[in-house]
Amino acid sequence: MSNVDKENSILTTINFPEDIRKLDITQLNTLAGEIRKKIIETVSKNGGHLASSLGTVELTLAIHFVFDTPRDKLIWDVGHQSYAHKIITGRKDMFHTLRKKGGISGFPRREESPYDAFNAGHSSTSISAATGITEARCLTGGDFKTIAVIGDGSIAAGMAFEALNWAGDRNKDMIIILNDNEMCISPNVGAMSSYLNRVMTGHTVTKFRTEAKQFLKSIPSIGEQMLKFTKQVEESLKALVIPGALFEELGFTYVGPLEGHRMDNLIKNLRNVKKLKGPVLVHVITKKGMGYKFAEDDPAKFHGIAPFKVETGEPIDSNAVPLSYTRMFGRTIVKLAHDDPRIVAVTAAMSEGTGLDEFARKYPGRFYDVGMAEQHGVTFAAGLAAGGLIPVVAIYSTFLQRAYDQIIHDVCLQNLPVVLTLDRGGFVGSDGPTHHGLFDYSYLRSIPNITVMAPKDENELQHMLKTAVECGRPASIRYPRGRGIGVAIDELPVSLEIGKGEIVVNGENAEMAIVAVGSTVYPAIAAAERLKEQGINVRVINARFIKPLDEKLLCDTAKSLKRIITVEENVLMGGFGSAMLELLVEKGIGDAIVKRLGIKDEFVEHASQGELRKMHGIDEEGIMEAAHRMMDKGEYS
Ligand SMILES: Cc1ncc(C[n+]2csc(CCOP(=O)(O)OP(=O)(O)O)c2C)c(N)n1
Repeated sequence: MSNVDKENSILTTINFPEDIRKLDITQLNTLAGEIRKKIIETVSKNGGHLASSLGTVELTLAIHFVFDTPRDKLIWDVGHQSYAHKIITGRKDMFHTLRKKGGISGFPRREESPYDAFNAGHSSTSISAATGITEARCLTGGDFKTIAVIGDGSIAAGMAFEALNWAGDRNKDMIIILNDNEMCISPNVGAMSSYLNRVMTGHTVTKFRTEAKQFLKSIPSIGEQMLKFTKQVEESLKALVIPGALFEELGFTYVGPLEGHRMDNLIKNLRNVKKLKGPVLVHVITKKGMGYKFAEDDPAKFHGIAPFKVETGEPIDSNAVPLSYTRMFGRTIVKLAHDDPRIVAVTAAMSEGTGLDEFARKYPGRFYDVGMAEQHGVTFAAGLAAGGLIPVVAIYSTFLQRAYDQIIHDVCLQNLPVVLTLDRGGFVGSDGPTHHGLFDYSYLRSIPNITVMAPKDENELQHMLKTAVECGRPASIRYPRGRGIGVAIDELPVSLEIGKGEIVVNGENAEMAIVAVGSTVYPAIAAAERLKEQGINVRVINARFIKPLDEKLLCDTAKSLKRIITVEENVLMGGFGSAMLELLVEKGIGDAIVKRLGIKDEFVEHASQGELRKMHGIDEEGIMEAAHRMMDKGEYS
């Protein structure tokens, strides 16, 4: 920003919401433009959720203008649209650190600011959280408003429906703002979305009707009679034409639809809403990506984006090789589906993110986007499997946590051939603790009937996918975010023997073994090569299967080498290393020394994947250090 710009800038004078409450509408609109510019500039460098945050700038300013935050509690759903909120709540000068190691989070964090009333990252929690805060207010005699802001994609998930059902019945003062941009990441799906669409269209009809009434009134006598008749018809159609009738029936006062980029309109309406009693639902129409042409034209691409060039909207790192795990998965499922018509695919609102977009184009009749509804998606897949199909359910590791009971109760208990593919397993990087996929080895391996796998590279991923669709029972494959290793890709996927690991470095006269799984296999190989140069011979095993374990290979190794390091990008508790320890104890191999490398019993903050792997000692260096400690000091004996 030049000095002249700085002098004229309103944003430079804004630090907290109290500053914006002094502005007039024109100044607020100018401020909205400046905030958009800052968001675009920062996200173009750091990556992040651009389109959703650009869509809520006016709404954010209007809420903070009208309500007395942080005394009034503002709860963002998912929280990916909260960048403007961060900028005007004391974090403007930190905003350049967005999603960087040690910097501010890309999601609301209570630890970060008193203006963040509730943490988020996963969707559809805001209404439940708001009802809880509201009940607490009533019990403790508090005097403040609760406002939840939720998107039209997120409101369609089970949790949000459960909360609406509850809140409407409790009848306490609370406000839900439905931010409707007709988009999830891709265009929204489901009957709720169609309903909201009809509400919007209905709004246009209502406007037209008012104008028509005025016209009829102006025609003497005939006009009056026609108006009476119109009124009767209208009564019978009320449920159809009153916008938001569904919410009214659930016990909410419905306000809207409001134009979400008209500051004056938003402020006027929110002021009225503030005075209303009981639960209120304010329906606001916004445009995803508003104010940045490339994001408006392709909001899905700019939903969550890596660093890009502001002038062209193109990614900065356009280097297409090596192939990402996501792409490899997408390609392979298309290949396998060509040969087996029973293969179908399920996504929970993330067809691009999971790599299923190509499948969706090729086999639209065999592709299901269930919306942001992981629980439904998994049980739906169990139903498909019970009906004779082989569903592949592609859900990020972190979001599959939502469907845990469904995996146990509907898939595994019935031993149905559902394939779960968990992208973003391990550290995801800048999205941080809400999004790291660090629990799945632990949460899956404890369930009977399921086979749990993790490939060492993108080539092995295709073989595991074939193994999974052919095994005839529940199976899961988890793989990391980002690019593969860059290995040669076999022409055809082949089935692997279930429960068989592989020795990837034999380590002649090995003195110890590193047993790695998934993303940690190549760092283990690299560590072994360097250890060899230093005179320490190490055998490296790619476990491939977290369950069932290759008992023979692992027990023989433990018996003969006696020193074992396990490495995994998962929490240690209940993970792969734990499985190894359990095995050795059960088989009475008590004299082997085992050191487990993985994530300790703590949540992990945001930073790049590389930084996090280093910090948690599961990169090449960390593995080498552990090996040295074991050899030199006999540590952990
Ligand atoms: C449980 C869960 N599933 C999936 C996601 C990934 N995700 C983040 S935002 C988003 C779309 C949200 O759509 P909407 O609520 O309409 O908000 P918008 O981005 O359109 O403003 C999705 C699928 C998530 N955060 N949580």
